[in-house]
Amino acid sequence: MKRWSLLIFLLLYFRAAIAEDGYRLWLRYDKIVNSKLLYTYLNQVNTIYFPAGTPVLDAARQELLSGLEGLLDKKINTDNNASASSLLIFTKAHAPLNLPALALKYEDLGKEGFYINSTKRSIIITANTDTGILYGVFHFLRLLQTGQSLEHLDITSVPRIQHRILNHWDNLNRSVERGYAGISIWNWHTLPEYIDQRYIDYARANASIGINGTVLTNVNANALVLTKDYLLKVKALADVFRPYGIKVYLTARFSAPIEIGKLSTADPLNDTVKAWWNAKAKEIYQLIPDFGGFLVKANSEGQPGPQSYQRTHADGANMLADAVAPYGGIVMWRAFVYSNASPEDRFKQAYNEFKPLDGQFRANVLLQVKNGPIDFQPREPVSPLFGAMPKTPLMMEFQITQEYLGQSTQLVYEAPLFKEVLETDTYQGGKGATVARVIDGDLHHYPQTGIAGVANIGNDRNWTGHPFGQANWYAFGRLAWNYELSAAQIADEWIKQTFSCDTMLVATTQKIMLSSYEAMVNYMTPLGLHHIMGTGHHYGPAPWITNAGRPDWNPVYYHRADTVGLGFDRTASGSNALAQYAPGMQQRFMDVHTTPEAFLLWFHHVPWNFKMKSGRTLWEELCYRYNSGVAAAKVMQQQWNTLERRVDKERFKQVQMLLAIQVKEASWWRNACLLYFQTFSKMPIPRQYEQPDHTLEYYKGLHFPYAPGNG
Ligand code: BDP
Repeated sequence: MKRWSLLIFLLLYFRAAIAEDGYRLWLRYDKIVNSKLLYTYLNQVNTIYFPAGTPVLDAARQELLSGLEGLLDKKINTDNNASASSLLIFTKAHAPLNLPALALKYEDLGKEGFYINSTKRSIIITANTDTGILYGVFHFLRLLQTGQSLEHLDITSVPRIQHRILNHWDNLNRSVERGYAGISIWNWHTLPEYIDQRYIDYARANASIGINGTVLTNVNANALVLTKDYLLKVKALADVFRPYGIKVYLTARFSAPIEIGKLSTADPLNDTVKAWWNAKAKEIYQLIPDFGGFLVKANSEGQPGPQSYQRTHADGANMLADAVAPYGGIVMWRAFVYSNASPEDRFKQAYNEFKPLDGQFRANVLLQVKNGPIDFQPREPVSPLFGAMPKTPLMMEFQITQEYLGQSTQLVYEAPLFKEVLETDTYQGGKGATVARVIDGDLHHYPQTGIAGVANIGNDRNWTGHPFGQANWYAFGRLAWNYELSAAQIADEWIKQTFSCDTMLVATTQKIMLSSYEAMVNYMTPLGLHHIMGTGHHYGPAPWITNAGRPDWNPVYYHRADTVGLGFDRTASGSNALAQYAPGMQQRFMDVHTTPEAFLLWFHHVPWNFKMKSGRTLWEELCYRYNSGVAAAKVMQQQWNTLERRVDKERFKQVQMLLAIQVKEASWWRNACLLYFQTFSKMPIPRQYEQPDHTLEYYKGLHFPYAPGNG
């Protein structure tokens, strides 16, 4: 007997210690350990009525069964008799007879929404469409995974935004631009025959958070993906994703007619060029009838575009839009452009370029705008384009991959950043015109709405390199579906599904996550500093750089430190970028005394002795912020250490080691930046703070020739 109990103990011990490698993401479906909860669920979820028979419904049914079997640790029975079942899943068209009237209007659910209802007798998941059912099933599983009561459910859930898309910056050679999680998950070499299980799990994960589109290729595009051989590979992926409600999109290289079509021009107004794209679209749609369309980076950072032919962005976008329109496709045209030649403040360039084109785009074109005017910096004011183009659907481009946010060595939870942007009032046409209301079409009644996130996914076993990178993928999807969810709520869900429902673990991990964004802003770019990272790889601080390829690639262009002070004057006395905003927004940033300090140096050149709200001078405040950022990173580290017994060994250790790197990198940012800015302020770093452990020359001398993600 004793021996047996020892064996059982050992088995349990090793089970707990078995590596959790992170592959299963938030879809772990391990048996619920809370016995009371398990008992309730077991009573509530018995026999299931779930007529399937279409690829989407089959996928949903399969997910539900395997999810429930894992969570409840029992075999689940299905029954064709609705009245014998306690869990009923059906589309409107297949509602079983004799069902009590449901308090829902199917019209309200649209094409993707779902409704979940529970009474004493049964739980119902219903929708207009198969895809709605798929989303409803995932939501139901989430309720179980996060330990929620199934009593009196009355949930109507409909996405606010139509196109919820991941952008992969993946190259055909499998390198990933700004990818920090291994190489591309698309193995082009073995496609189309070889279907990696990862493609299916990728689709499941996306469907579980409502993502319904994926751009497979880098915006710095390669025309080859549009050739027959590659299109067959793309088709294979599209076939895998379709049952999960996900459409594929490709980046279109504007010069493709020349490169693979052997034409002498790519002029969008040339008839032969138009015919080439029309034929290309036809070819694609013959293979992939639900192909989503194209994403285009044109005339930006060396990419070809219509301006090479003295045509406008609208000319270029419309030509492609016409090619895909007969098949219901869309074109996502990126607003991330800034001219090589123009001496204009880079902040202003996208607006100057696109605002005059409002109203000139076809109905199936969306303009994809990065959240800020520069480039995914730790904290940016919102792009002045939001709200400024009532006749052109603007879609959001967020960056999930942490190019400027600690890459994959740092735990930075991005939901607070996404929320801050979406909730910003643009004041266009008056108060309450939030960015969210711009992009969901509420404000200007856009016919199409969209949101994109630059993916952080690679072929690393845990998908995202840093185990907490998964939370950013998850948060993007959840907010794309419903931007009203709070960052805390999303973290709570994610932690419970990814780790466990242990109260202490959830509370502590949530604290870590929610403090991480502000901590990072403070130790990298406090008070509105921006673009002061290393050149090329963008890893680490380098505010001293003056020799990058062009003026507006240099950190000194952005921080403008001198003996007087710090920051970029974008008011009327400077570049006047402020004038691009609506009056309410201008008001916010106009006066150096009332500008929110988080954005101060974005808009003002502020004297070193300027009195901040805290009573400290600008210089002292800078020292304070950098130090509080480092201190916060250390707190995150201590908090994580308290969780040793509550997290599986493998992920505990991984995160622990990464947090040590994060603290090191935070101190490095602080030391390097303060030493450098000190050469202008000529003021000491107050004694109460930890003093830099090296000289400025030391920090300037650091080089990272093989830092990841740089092509
Ligand atoms: C920048 C990246 C660069 C991308 C570019 C883009 O450094 O690699 O190609 O954005 O969005 O942030 O096109």
